[in-house]
Amino acid sequence: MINVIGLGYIGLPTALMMAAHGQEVIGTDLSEKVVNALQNGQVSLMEDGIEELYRKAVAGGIRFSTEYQKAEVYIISVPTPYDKETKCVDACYVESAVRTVLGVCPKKAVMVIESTISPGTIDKQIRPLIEKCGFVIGEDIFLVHAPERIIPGNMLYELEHNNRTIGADQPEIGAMVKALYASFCKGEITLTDIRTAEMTKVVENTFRAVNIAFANELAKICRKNGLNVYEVIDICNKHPRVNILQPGPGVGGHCISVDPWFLVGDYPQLATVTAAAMHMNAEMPKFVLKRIRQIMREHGMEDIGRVGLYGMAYKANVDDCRESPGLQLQQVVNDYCAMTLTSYDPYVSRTLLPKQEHTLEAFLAKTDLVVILVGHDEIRQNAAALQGKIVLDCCNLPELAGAYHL
Ligand code: SAJ
Repeated sequence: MINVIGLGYIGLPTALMMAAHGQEVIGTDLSEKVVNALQNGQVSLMEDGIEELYRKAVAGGIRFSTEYQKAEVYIISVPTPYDKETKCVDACYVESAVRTVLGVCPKKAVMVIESTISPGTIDKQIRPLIEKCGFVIGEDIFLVHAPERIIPGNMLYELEHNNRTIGADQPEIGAMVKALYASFCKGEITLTDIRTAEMTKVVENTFRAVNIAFANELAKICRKNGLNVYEVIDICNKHPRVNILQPGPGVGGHCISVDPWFLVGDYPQLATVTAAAMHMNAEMPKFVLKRIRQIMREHGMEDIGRVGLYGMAYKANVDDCRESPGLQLQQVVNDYCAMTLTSYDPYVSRTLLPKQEHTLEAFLAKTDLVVILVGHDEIRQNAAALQGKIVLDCCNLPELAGAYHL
């Protein structure tokens, strides 16, 4: 039996996928609200196919509980925030989950940590914790690190088709866990050691962050030059070995804007390119404010009061607002002129900001300059609604012809 600990963005799809592919699974989450909702058939995760996968998992016998269970395999997928000061991973939730598993697990249980943690965290924090609880790693309990790569917005497809990495102390344990994931994963599953698996996960997200930072730097250079950065990138990417990503209003989410900081926090003297990239990305909201002020001046409007921010989520067609460029920009505007701008996001029903509107019409009625921070399908399908508005499109949406850009 598999006990999946943490039923969030990663744990829930993983638990459902395993149960839908013949594994006996109990999903555990400390939140009674989360567990009750799942027991009543309410799945809050907005991912294509999640309802059907839930039904298959229920048919496969999945159960949900707030209690940790006695199980042969534990999959720990709890949050790993980072300490904004030290830029180091905060493994407190992982440590707490490990401690609780040790209180219920049978001998020879396998503990698979899926949560993203900085390289060396298992060696430096988890192993000593387990040994302090009187367990011998490799005899009483087996440790595995299996980071995930699924991308919000296409999670279920990627859960089934992405290649995966399994880090284990013992090859035979790695092989057993590989077979478990192979019950649903059609991608290549690479076995390695735990520390390498920790490093690969953080490096993958760091590579993406650095690439995005270069695109953002290019946007600033092209703006200075009066060049179209999107045309420059498009032509460069016709080179067989060049693949520059897209500039944007900033980098959000709980991964690309967080994980690279683990390397900077752990290797401040070495991760200098990473640190510079993360600062470049973090500065983009200030660059957007500069563009807003330039455009308002061009239209003889100094006051930015009638500026509206479209998009509070961290990227298109998701409802996750963690570290989002929209929230970062609102903070930058507040620091600059102690003003809250009108905002709206079709995916965000809860009120996050004082002047947040809940319909596109109400939002546009209060806005002269619309800043497109996220390319939700809604605005792409309703570009006509922007007629007569000044538009700063930070997403280079093809439907918004004639808009200003970064
Ligand atoms: N962004 C840009 N320009 C781009 C691409 C993205 O500005 O060209 C911005 C997005 O708008 C967003 C942020 O970057 O604000 C991150 O979005 P994303 O789609 O790049 O990535 P995430 O955070 O949704 O998912 C990433 C993925 N990692 C990689 O692609 C290497 C995913 O595979 C990971 O599983 C996930 O992080 C994670 O959980 O670690």
